[in-house]
Amino acid sequence: MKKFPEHFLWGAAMSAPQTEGQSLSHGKSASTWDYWFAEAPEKFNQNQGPADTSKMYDTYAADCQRMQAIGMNSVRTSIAWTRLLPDGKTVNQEAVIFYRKYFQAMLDHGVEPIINLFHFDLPMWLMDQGGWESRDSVAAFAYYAETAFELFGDLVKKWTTFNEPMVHVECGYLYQYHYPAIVDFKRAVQVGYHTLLAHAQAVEAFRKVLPKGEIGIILNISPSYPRSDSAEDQLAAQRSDLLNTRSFLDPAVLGNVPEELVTLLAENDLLPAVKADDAALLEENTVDFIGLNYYQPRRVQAPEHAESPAKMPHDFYAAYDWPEKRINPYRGWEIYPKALYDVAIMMKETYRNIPWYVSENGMGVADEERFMNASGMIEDDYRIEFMQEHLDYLHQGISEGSNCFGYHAWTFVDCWSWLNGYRNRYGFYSMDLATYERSVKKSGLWFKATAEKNGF
Ligand code: BGP
Repeated sequence: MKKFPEHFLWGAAMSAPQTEGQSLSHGKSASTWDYWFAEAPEKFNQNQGPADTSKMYDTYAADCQRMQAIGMNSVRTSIAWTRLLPDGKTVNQEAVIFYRKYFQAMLDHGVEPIINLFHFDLPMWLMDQGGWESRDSVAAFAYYAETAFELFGDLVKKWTTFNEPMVHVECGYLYQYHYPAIVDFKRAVQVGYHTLLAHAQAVEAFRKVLPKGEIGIILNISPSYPRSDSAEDQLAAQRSDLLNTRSFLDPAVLGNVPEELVTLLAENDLLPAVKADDAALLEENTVDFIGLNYYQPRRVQAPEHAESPAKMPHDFYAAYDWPEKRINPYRGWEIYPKALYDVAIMMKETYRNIPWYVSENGMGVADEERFMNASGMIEDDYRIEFMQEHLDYLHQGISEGSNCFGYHAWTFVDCWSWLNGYRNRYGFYSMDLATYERSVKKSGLWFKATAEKNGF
């Protein structure tokens, strides 16, 4: 029997835009997703948009019961900035009532809320003013954060500022999967930098409003595994780590942007505009904990044709296709559970063994109805195996002293996923797209047993 530490958090992660529904009603204003779907629905799988995702705005009470029914003692979701402050300044009282009832229902069912503030859903009014490229976004976010801490801090003790900040940077400004779908490395760096400052300024507000609470940030992290021991491949891996891991993890935990990253950006004319007090803001506002989302490893090799100065990240490192990889064919992502052990040891050795948890891990599979048994339950044994293998490596890292306090799966109920719509399903519960009815999968029952035993 592999036991996890006492008070280990077992749960699942979600986000407001992927679950609440009612995305343009009850006082909510448009996010970039609402806008982009209205402008270009053909970009979205089967024209599936963000309007009525999972309808949890209406079903939250029964959903909190469902969380408890599968042994979840914690959950992460986010607040929609556009619901709480539709114009960035005025509090929407309907949103306050909704979130207070929602968070109270979690508590009533023994489910600890971890509340995140930003999950890729930028208000459209802010995008119209330049979005994260504008320095004003920093103060706008800090104001929103402070408002949320004041309104819900009596119910919520654990907060996070951003989910995977690197994703809106690269998808919005390098790879065109998020609005505004621009390709410009220098602007991407500026967007990342303002996001980092917005995070730090929110932490600063948190210390004033909720000095007894805990605050963190959720990062998508994998070590960069080089193709070989050659100096070129090693350098590619170091650079990939600098851009993808250390860019946010170092300042969040250690209080500073790595010198090597500053040098690399300077050499390539990619430095963002900064102000004199920024370094002090970062240094004084480190986090209490980290959430790490892990799905797939990052494998890299030296680029064959690199432009100098760099125009794209692939001028620093290229993707390496490892011939021995195992793959999840639906999502196209490699399955490599050992990375969770490597990450656990990295947190222990390089990041002062700060408390951290696995804030997302999961397997997206298409057409899961194929696996439905005679009584209508989806038997997702592949997902159980996936999670068990990852938990095994996580357990090994914990037994070697890594300070991990929980494991959250992605996700609770099958949900809408950005440009992929409802193609891949991740939930412990399936959702009927016509009726929104939820049914527990075999993995939900397995999770309950695992959480109750605090191990497997
Ligand atoms: C993470 C995001 C989630 C979720 C998940 C699954 O990066 O934080 O919002 O969507 O990935 O990925 P996808 O939905 O792209 O299959």
